[in-house]
Amino acid sequence: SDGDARECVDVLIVGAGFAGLYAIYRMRELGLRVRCIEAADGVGGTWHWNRYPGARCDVESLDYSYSFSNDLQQEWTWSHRYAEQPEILAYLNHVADRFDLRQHIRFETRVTGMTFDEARAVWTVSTDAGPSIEARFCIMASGNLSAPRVPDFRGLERFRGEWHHSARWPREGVDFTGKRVALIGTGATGIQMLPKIAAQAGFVTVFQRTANFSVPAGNHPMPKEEDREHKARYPELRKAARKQSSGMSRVPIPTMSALDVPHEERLRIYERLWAKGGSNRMMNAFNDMMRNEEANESLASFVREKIRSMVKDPEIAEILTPRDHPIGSRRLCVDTNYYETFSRPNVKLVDARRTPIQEITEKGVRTTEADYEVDAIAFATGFDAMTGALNEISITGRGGMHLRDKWSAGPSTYLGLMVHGFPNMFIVTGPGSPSVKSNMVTAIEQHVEWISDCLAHLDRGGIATIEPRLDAEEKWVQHVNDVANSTLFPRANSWYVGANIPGKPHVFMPYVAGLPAYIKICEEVVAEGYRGFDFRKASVGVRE
Ligand code: NA7
Repeated sequence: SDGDARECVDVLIVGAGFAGLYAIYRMRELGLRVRCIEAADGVGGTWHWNRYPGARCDVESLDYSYSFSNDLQQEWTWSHRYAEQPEILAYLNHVADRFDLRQHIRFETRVTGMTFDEARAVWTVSTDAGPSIEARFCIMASGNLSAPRVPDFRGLERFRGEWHHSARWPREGVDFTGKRVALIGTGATGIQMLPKIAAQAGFVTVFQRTANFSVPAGNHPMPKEEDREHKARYPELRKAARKQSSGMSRVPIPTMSALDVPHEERLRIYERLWAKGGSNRMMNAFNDMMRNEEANESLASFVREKIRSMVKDPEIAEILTPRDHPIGSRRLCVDTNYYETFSRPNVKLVDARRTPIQEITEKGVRTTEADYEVDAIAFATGFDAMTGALNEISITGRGGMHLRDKWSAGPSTYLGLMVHGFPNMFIVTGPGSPSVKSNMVTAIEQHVEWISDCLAHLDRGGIATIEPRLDAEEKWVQHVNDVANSTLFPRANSWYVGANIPGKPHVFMPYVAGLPAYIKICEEVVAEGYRGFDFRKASVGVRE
């Protein structure tokens, strides 16, 4: 439709968050022409959109940052152990400016469709604004927790108050002073939000469907010495991070089973970790936390006991106590005063498992048991995780195959990076990658580096297309499942399996063998001449 104005690039990148920004940087280093398309009016991805009260990273700042530039890591100083959203967003803006990345980004533009032309080996990418773009390669850096989801409650359109989803929070914030607020959802987001909203609002009613485990963040201002010491040891620490299942540098690698340690000693260890704060240390206390039920239960019961001790009302404590899944099988949440907040006089907990939300009325939330009149609703109801953002784009691969159709029974990828039938399309932190089970930034850097090495390899060999073979993909999906099934992860209904979206196929999506195991496989694949991938040389007369 817009033929003449078409832009031609080597690499089209979707999204300008942590992954997209680094992808721009790396692909440009290769001398490739790069275009990045971003829906928002600024960089930051997750950290652009998630402006809700209390939004904070649950990975320590010193690890949740890029390692690719020593100058960058030396010049940036984090104010806290865990950075708040505005600080991470400021960091990403700094990165965009410092490396002059903005010139490659088209903002306020959404990719709507992508079609692969097999004869010419190019992707045509259409957007909701401006001409389409032709690219030899596409890098989907569109995020795996980026398609927000408001449950389709009957009657929401009738609600007279205001409502917001956590990941579409207004830039100017929301003033809840004196207001009655319904908070729906108690995952990582709701747990961060509640203490902040309760401190401001007149009254908060929290609707909890599934009780989650949460441990204290133990956040504090960054001690000067820690910052100094970290900067002196960055190269070593970054290397250490990639050797960690969690992708974090300073979580000791556990060598012992929880069952090797007497009960009293185990409790002392848990107490120490509880006092230190953070979820990853907790889950890495022993090496069999996610493999052995008894080991897992030793920690779960410790945390349940803590919940009982922090919540004054035993009935409320009971509702808040998770009993239906192993600890860590849903993302272990990290909080600041979450449980304590339920003892405030202006906070009420509704058990939305026992009395589910039926509809939203003009005045508020109706459960099977009661009406709750509110002035505002905060939805902390999560995302169409892992596949949502990709499935929002109409992606047509070889032979007219649609990604959505291919994935109708659940996503399949090879290494989480590529999909059979969709040549030259790379995914960063896709289903089948270890990203959500490790420090996202460490995983992102590894993925982007793998992709850039791959593109360099293709160009050196005059190769036009790369595509995983179907058997390699099937084997990978099987492997991802086998690994998951050897752990306690599949014991929970969570966004890891798509359980939070009605009708979404239940498939375990993250690769939970840990980052080092994944990196090793990626390296072997390359060493064996890109095992499992098919290459096609450019045919004569085709561009480049
Ligand atoms: P999550 O972890 O998916 O949490 C969403 C919450 O919303 C969770 O408590 C859900 O209950 C709840 N929810 C969803 N639909 C409903 C309905 N219909 N009724 C009641 N409650 C509902 O999203 P977050 O944003 O907290 O965190 C996502 C990830 O981002 C997090 O893991 C970090 O990695 C960062 P459910 O548990 O499904 O019963």
